[in-house]
Amino acid sequence: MKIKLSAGIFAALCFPLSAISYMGAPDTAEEVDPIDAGEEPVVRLNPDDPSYDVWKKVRADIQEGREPGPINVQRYYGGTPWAGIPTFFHLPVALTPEDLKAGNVEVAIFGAELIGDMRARSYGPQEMRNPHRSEVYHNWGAFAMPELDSGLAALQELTIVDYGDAPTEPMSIERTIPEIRKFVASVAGVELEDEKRTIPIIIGGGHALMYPDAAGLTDIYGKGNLSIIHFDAHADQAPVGFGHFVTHGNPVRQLVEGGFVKGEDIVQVGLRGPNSTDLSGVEWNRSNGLRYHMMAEVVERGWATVMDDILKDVRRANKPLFISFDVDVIDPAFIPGTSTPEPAGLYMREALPLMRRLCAEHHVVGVEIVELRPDSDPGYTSLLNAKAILRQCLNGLAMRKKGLTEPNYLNPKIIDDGV
Ligand SMILES: [Mn+2]
Repeated sequence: MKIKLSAGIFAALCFPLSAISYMGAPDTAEEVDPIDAGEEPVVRLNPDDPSYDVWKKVRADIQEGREPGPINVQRYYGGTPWAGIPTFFHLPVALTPEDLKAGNVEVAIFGAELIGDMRARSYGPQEMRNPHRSEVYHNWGAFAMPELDSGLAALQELTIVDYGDAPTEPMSIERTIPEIRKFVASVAGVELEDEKRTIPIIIGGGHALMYPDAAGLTDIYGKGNLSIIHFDAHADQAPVGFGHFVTHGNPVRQLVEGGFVKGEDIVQVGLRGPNSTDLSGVEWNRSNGLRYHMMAEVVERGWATVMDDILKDVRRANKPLFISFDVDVIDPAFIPGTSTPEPAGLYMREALPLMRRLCAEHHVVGVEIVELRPDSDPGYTSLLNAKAILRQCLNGLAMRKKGLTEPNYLNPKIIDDGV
């Protein structure tokens, strides 16, 4: 067996994307072809393996012996964070689209532990359910308090469930992507009262999710009829990915070039650092009409001004909105637990009001919070802040339901007016 690290792969690991095309001579025939005569040049899958499809095979008895609707798995009306069965914020569970429909469920939160795109499993979804290390967000029942800025207790204003996890094949991104897309569409396709639909909130998992998450939404809302606000340190439109069309470095390119979302309907926030993109990537952004607000602009013009422009950009698109939130947009001082941390990012006090305003002032139809990697953070801040982002999003959605959609609404009682 002849195995050699090809010059191409070595170059990709060691040099920025812009340098790859300049790297060295082509591989020799011996280096690129480790296949002996008579062997097949591909490694096949074995569909007869009994575990081949178990990760996506839904239990036959999932609805048996019970009426459709959310299932409250807690015994008591409320309690402390560290008691009870850990679902997202101790919320009831739903398992099927019939459950969502029967319960008129407005928000379905689910995990998607997509691995394989240069990223190991991280327990992001399970740790978001776990009150350990961030218990302040897990009070429930009588202990759950309203958010100060809206005056609303979002978990009580909205019907929200823990929808379990999307199916993910632990060794293949290619086998997983179509299943995620179908899963997202099956949630967003649930029609509720008042012509609304269930809002899927996907907890990742790597950012390769953005492609099937957004594509699944366009299956319901229409190709070209979705806008995206993309929070990220990185532009995620890399032209290469070791031959994979879907990685955590290129979902934006896949969505635009695949015709799912128009470039002019995408707004990027927080780009920075040498690994974000190069000038050819910036040119790609410009020629495809994307709006972007890099950290350099935030420093130059100030957050309040830039935030106004971001919200204007989203309003201009005026289409159902998908929020793609890569936690590495936040400064790694606050969220170190992520795959590709990049210094000098957004502060939480900048991200939270924008998240609240997007969800209150715009027609949000889906949200993803991705690249969370609690296992690479020995402290508690990554989970605390990721949960704060999610809670602020729910807060905004509750405000929208209550009609509190005027720009930058704040509960008047929290402003000191001298009385
Ligand atoms: Mn990303």
